[in-house]
Amino acid sequence: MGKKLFVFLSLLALLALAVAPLGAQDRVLGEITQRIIDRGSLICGVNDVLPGFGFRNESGEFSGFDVDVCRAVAAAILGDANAVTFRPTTGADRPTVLASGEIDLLSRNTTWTLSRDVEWGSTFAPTTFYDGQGIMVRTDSGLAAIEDLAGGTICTNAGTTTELNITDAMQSRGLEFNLQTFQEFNGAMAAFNEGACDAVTTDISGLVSTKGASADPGSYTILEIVLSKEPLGPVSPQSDAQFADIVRWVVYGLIQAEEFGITSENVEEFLTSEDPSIQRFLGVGENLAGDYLGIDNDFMVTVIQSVGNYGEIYERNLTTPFGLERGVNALWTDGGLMYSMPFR
Ligand SMILES: N[C@@H](CCC(=O)N[C@@H](CS)C(=O)NCC(=O)O)C(=O)O
Repeated sequence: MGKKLFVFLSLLALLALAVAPLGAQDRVLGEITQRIIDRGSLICGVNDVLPGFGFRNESGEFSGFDVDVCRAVAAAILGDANAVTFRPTTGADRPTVLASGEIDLLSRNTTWTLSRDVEWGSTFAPTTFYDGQGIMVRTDSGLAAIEDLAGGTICTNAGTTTELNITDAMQSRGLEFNLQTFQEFNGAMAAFNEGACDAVTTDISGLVSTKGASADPGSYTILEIVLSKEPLGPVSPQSDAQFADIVRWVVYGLIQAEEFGITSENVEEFLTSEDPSIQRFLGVGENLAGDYLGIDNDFMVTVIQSVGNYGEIYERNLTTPFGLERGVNALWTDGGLMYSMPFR
């Protein structure tokens, strides 16, 4: 063989290697993914006092929408939705806990904002719950609109978008008010119940949960106002793009499963589907999602079997206990914002 031909063929072989898709076994796992595998569990920062989203009961068991997202990620990486260590976090300590590496993932009703994206050194996964900020008053106070709170005291928890948004909302209307912040939202509620605050403000989901879980829901009224956009979702450290990819595609996978009509009840039936997009999604065939992410190709089967699809998670944690409608969190095909990017 001529030298030139040899060099040409060698270059061609190298090029073929460079563009050949990597199998899962060849993927270089990110530092966080690797430490989750070595430890055999995912450490997930959650809320422990917000029923429906993140709550710890008297037996120490965690439940909620955000908690199920942690379980889904553990199921995808470790094949076990119970391989999660939950670390309760507050609104104020969550950036430090995430940045220090004490947790692998934060899944705690956290709003995606520009400054957090940059200053927390974090990567936001796709939004799992589109929310907005609301105001709650005591029904017997007769307060009916934000203007009625002029000169009053409004309470919330520290380290939140909430305290910033209420300040903007009052300032832009030329309304003076006194803002009181507490370490935990329950502290704000206690002060509110004692009459030290005229209103409390936070994500509407949080108000619905707090009102619904209270002894006398009728004694609270949520005002007909939405002060802000609060897109809530999981957050991982920016240092590990590979782990962030896994989290991102697990969230999309939950939505995609609902788009396909795949549930925890019927996922096995879909394993024999002739539809190539369903085959790819469930890890049957070639060019599979797991190969790209460095995890098992049937990871979505495990996830769906363990926690269900997006709609099932929503229904179980939010609609059944609190009557929260899907609203803008419906699938895009039903007029909502939930839309998975393509699994291909
Ligand atoms: N989504 C907002 C607010 C998050 C927040 O802290 N919400 C309150 C009220 S729903 C909460 O989680 N309370 C529980 C606690 O204080 O531990 C943010 O990301 O800043």
